[in-house]
Amino acid sequence: MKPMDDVLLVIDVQNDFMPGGALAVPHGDEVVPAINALASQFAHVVVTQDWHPAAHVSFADNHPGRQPFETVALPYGEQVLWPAHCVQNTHGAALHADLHIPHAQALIRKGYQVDVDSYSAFLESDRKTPTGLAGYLRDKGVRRVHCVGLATDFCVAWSALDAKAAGFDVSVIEHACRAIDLDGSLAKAWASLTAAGVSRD
Ligand code: VGL
Ligand code: ZN
Repeated sequence: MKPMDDVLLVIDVQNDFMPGGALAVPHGDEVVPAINALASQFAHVVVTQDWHPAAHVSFADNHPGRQPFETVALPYGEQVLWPAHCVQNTHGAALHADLHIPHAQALIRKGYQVDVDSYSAFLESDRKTPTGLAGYLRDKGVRRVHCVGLATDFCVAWSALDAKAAGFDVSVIEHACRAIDLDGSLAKAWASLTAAGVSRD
């Protein structure tokens, strides 16, 4: 069993990111057994949930004339437009039913503000609003953050980079992640992670 200063951060293992879901990640369901096995080795587990209002700024439907996977300029920078996904209190936003982590200790919801996205579990996409996760982990004496889940090139990568910037030792456990890979985003994500000193496990 890993000590309490290691945390497993389980990112966005939600129905809408599974095959057949609103924003399906190819082979996204394969992370579930991998994460269950890892979680049994961690005393400390934190789970995240992408959690958008129906009118969310990241949904293509809320930008007349725009299509999913286009980008738009928002006040805080470029935003990819996604199919509507992980709407608060829907089945799509629920965690995968087979995810089995009864000992998970905290659940961080993100992207709940109508006009700001949040790929990262630490900082919203305006790059200044904290979710509170860094403070929680520091209060708990965490030193090492191990990231798993969906999607490698968006929420996992942004969370890992922000964890590193917040002063934690960080690893991404590759076999327990799957990617969207939009226009080379997966290769770019790994390059940024490696350059930042995040270990690829
Ligand atoms: C995610 C795109 C939009 C993710 C969330 O969990 O990686 N990607 N919202
Ligand atoms: Zn989202």
